[in-house]
Amino acid sequence: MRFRDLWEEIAPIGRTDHGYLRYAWSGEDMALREWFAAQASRRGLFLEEDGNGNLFAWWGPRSGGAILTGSHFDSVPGGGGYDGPLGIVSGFLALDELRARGVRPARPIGVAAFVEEEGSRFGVACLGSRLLIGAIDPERALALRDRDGITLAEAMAGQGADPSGVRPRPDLVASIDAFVELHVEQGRALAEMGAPVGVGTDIWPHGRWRMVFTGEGNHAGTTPMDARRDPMLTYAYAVLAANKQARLLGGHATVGRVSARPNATNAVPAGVTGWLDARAADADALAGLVGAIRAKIEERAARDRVEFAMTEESTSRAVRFDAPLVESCVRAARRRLPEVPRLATAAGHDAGVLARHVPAAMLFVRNPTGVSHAPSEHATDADCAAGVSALADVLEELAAHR
Ligand code: HGY
Ligand code: MN
Ligand code: MN
Repeated sequence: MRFRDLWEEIAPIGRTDHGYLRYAWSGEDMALREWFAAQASRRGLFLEEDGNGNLFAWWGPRSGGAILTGSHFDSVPGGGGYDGPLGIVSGFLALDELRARGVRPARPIGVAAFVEEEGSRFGVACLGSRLLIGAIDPERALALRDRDGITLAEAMAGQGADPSGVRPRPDLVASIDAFVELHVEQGRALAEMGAPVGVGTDIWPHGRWRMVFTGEGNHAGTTPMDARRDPMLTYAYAVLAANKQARLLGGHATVGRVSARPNATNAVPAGVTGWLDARAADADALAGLVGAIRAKIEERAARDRVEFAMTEESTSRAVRFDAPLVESCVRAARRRLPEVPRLATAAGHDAGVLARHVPAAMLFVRNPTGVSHAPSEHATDADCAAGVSALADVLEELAAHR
């Protein structure tokens, strides 16, 4: 089956006029889950759901020593179509390619779909893979609320899933010997190097912090400027401070999400909530960046007589992927490709979470513009097909022997 044919089966799901909207446990997600189950059935694969909402399609009974690939279906609001789904579609096509080659793997091979990787609905990145490995308390996760106040437990139950099934699955994790996630590159390194496929070596540490600014709601027209305690002012300063500190300290800082209360045109806001996404090349640099941003905002909040609270919502440690596995991926992919660059990324992935318990690595597929988390995110069909073949070569090599 050609990449484009399988891709078109899911491309319309969650597509809007302004990019993709595929929230975990939404109607779109359920349609994608049904598609996933149909792919497993079409190929005679054993379908497993781990109780956390993560799906697995196994070629061969899941026993010890399995090789897993896959990624996530969910998107950021207004996101691109490739971030996540490319790894799942490529996983199924890679299995098809192995079967077409007549490969009979010595190990079980699985394709996974992890739930809520973006954390766009419930706020914690890689929620599904963290639940799988026991990196987040199930009760805390089930109580997480989306922007409408719906908890994860309610969202699951609303789609007929049983929240009481949410728990760590050490048995499942123990049966996996390696996880290789294929993902569209979120940057232009491969485009600049002229390579269709690369291998991931590291993920920058990163996290997201909720910033709450509390002032005094009042009339926009009758409140004198020097009598205001305006949280929007402090928030505006926070956005500039984050950007400036990132430039000065060499990290990445973004404030892309904000809400104001009461969000009225003719009222000085009572409160503003913003979210900081901060990333840096190592843990010390990240701590330094977040600390510097926090200090600048606290100083300004005092001047504005605005209360300020900044709380961590989700942090992801620095990841160094398994070096021998990285080299196996490079070696296998070079069977067909002249050059297979190694590259680090500042984007988080489920592979980064599983890497704490399982040898993990990533394959990246060239993204001509480098744009991601936006509607114009793209990869050419030719590069996606090259990614499928490279993934098939990697899986064939990893599953060749027990
Ligand atoms: O936000 C990230 O780094 C990833 O795309 N979830
Ligand atoms: Mn993403
Ligand atoms: Mn992703």
